[in-house]
Amino acid sequence: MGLLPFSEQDSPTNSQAGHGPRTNSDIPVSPASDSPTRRRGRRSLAVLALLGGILLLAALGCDADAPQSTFGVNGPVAREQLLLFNVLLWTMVAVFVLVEGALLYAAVRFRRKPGDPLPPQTHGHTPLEIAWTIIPTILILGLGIWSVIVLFELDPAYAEECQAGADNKPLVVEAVGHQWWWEFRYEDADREGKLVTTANEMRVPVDTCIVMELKSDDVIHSFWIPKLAGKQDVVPTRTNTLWFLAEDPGMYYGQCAEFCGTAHAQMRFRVHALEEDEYLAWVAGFGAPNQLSTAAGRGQLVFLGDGQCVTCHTVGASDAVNEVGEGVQHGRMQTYIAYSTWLQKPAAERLADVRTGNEPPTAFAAPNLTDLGLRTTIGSGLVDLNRETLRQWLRNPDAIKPGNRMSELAAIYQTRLDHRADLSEDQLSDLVEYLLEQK
Ligand code: HEC
Ligand SMILES: [Cu+2]
Repeated sequence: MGLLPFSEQDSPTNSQAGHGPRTNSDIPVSPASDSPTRRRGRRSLAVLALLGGILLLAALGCDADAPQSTFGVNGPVAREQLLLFNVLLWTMVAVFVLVEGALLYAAVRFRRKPGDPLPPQTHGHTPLEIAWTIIPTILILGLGIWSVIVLFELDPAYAEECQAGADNKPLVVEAVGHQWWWEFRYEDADREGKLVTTANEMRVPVDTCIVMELKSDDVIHSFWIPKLAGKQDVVPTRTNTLWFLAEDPGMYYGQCAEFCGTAHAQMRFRVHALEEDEYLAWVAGFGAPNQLSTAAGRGQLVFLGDGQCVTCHTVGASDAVNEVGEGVQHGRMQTYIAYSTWLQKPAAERLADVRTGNEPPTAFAAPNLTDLGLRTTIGSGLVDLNRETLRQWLRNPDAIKPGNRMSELAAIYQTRLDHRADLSEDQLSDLVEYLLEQK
């Protein structure tokens, strides 16, 4: 109401019409301290403050140095996507300012004053009609086609092309989303056939096209490294792909970008872009036998024995391959999928299976810990890795990452009421030493 250009009294469509003539007693009497003008003033102040706040928040999001800012791009894929974003944004800003400006100008300049006669009525203006049909069509077609082209450029075929100048092929890394951590599997990490399986922190050489093959063993996740490439859904039973190239060495943050359950927000990961020789040194050292200290030696026994860690985790090997050419890690995942499918059968059928000994074996996918000592975080990027956090994690993972599957499934966390590990403090210390010596 407050925005109507004429006051209520001389409005021809006064809403009071039909209610009979207004009498003085109908008009609400407001105390002088809270006149409508003041109230309106306060309201516009509040609106202004709100708008200012939103703008400020939006502007903060544009800080290119923020860890997950899509404005601080690196490499051709992210750069192309940022360019597309900027052109789309500024074209739309220009259209908005032009259209909204013309509208405001017309509304103010030609607004009806009391006593004005009806202005001349125009019906259609052919050149104008043609102009405002053709210009948006061209804009939308152009931006639309370009968007689709950028979309197609995410296809790994473009990675082959981008790598064509260099003498090596793109590096293929399989990322498997698990509730709630990431597994990274390199079928050919050193281009001589070495298999490497790690978790939550992937290492890649700079200036090399990395093709990601994205899979999930449970629900839909989304793979996203904001500074290197746009996101891509990770869908069970199918393989999606994307590729990226990191130009500058350094650490890039990644994150699951599709709500996938309790600990979704804690499903982060890191990409370490290394110089080629550093990367190859990591691959060469992966799973190489190392001399354990005495404490670590004791820790190894806990790992294999009382801790039962080995029922889920692999250490010291990327992924031993069985007779049919599948890795242990991979096999566990298949078993896990089979088991969770079985759990969905009606209870009576499951009971029958159990009675006849036909229930599937249980097995759970878990992070490969072979290079844990080289990583910077645990809990899928949740906390920095050091003696203290690792010990806390082993004592009670749930205290760090509520909902995680290690607390939920590992036998040692099921025997005490407080869900702490059924291990002594000494055993925990030895385990910590053992794990930190995995480099
Ligand atoms: C039932 C399977 C299972 C058992 C048994 C198990 N874990 Fe885990 N572990 C997991 C899963 C699943 C995760 C990933 C949790 C997450 O981040 O959500 C994990 C995570 C970890 C991590 C953090 C890895 C990372 O990169 O973030 C460490 C370290 C670890 N486990 C050590 C152990 C040790 C030591 C034992 C034995 C005392 C053990 N686990 C027993 C399933 C298991
Ligand atoms: Cu997820």
